[in-house]
Amino acid sequence: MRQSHQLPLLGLLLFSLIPRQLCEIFEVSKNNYTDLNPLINTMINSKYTKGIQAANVLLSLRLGGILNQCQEQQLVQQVNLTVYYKASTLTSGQLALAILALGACKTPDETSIRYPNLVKNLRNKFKAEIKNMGKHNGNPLTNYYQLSLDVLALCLFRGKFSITQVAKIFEPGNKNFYFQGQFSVDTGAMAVLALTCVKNITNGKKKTDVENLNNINNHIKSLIEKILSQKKENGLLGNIYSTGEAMQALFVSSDYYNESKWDCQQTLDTVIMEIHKGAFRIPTAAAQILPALMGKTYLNVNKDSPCVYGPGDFNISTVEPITVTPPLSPSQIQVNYSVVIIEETHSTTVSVANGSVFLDVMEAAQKENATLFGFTVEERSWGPYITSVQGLTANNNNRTFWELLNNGQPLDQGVGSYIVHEGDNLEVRWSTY
Ligand code: CBY
Repeated sequence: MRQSHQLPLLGLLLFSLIPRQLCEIFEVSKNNYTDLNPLINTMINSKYTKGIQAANVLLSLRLGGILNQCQEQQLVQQVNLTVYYKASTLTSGQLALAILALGACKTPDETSIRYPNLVKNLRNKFKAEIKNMGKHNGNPLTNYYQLSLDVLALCLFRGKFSITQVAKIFEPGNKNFYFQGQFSVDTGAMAVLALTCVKNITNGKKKTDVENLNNINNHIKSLIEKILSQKKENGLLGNIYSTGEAMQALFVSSDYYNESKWDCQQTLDTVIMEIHKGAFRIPTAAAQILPALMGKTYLNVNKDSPCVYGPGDFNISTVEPITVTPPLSPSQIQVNYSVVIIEETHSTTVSVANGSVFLDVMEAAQKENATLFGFTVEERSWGPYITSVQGLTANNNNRTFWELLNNGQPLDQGVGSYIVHEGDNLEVRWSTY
């Protein structure tokens, strides 16, 4: 009699001991690569992976254990070249990414001398970010996504930083977590990964540590709540491009939310659907989604563990990534384009080839009138980024930027990837975030 009463209790106990299987992630087995193939091909085709993009790609493919040694060497070389020849021009987050990528695992021929120098350099760049916040109304040189990458790399590679300072900076109410009043899921997710690393290396022996740990725990909990509040009906967290890193954040913090709050399988199914629709044509986009699909997170970066090599039968030179939709017909389309600076609007209608992207429209308008539609552009990890229009330049110190819109709605793609349609009302608007 007593025993039968205890059975349900025992069952409950056993159930709670089973590790929570959040969702069926891909196993590192060849059969399962089919869904991930478009991502892997986009990344491996080095023709499309330039400069610091290679760091994103290397980190992702190393975490997935997908590369063969030869492919890995090519990417390592590319990252090394960028780091050594462009070190002074790299932003803090770019350097952090390079360190994470180079140190994600250990190759047989590794000499481990180079990391301390890079880590020291990162520490200085991180300091410069904080200094800028002091001088410019709390605005870092870059943004909190990059500061999170900095802390993550410093934490994983034993760089020096102040835990008290980290606990203070990453207070979830800080304006740097928001763009135009909206919580940035990408930023929040990266901060959760950084804070989790810091939490894991802090032992609560000193009194200040206990206090810091308490604050960090509260920050993680609050950031996770904010990420989950951005969950869409189809399971995406924020938008398709923030979902991968948000998944990583949710993987490492399952103690901070109730299982019923996130249907991981639904998120995964939507992402797989989007892969096949070609949403991840940019190497950085592919690189940021892949680890989560393989159940990995940036906290799996481990400079002491040997690199794992996959079958590596993806062909670097011959496998093309899905091309940016070629014009289906040679026909021209008409789109409206405006430059908006506060109350002043300058509009035009331009004719571009079917299949053109936003940047093509801007170039056509510039050709027509360089004074009104002249602009400058810079290559970033997600492709071209508009830095100035009519000579007016975006500036992080006062949170200004050139916002892209269509029919009054902000776009979730950059000028190099948004494909325009007949009758679009495109706009670049001088805005603050
Ligand atoms: N990466 C970074 O430093 C960028 C961090 C990031 C949060 C990033 C998104 C997320 C990510 N995963 O990398 C980010 N964007 C930031 C910080 C910013 C700001 C840049 C200035 C600063 N303080 O550093 C700012 C100005 C708010 C911004 N992004 C603007 C824009 C628009 C760019 C327009 C232009 N002038 O060219 C745009 C197009 C939004 C708009 N409608 O105007 C935009 N961003 C987009 C769409 C995106 C997504 C890109 C998706 C895509 N397919 O191209 C993004 C992934 C990203 C890059 N931005 Co911002 C966010 C998303 O949609 N999930 C670290 C470094 C080492 O690589």
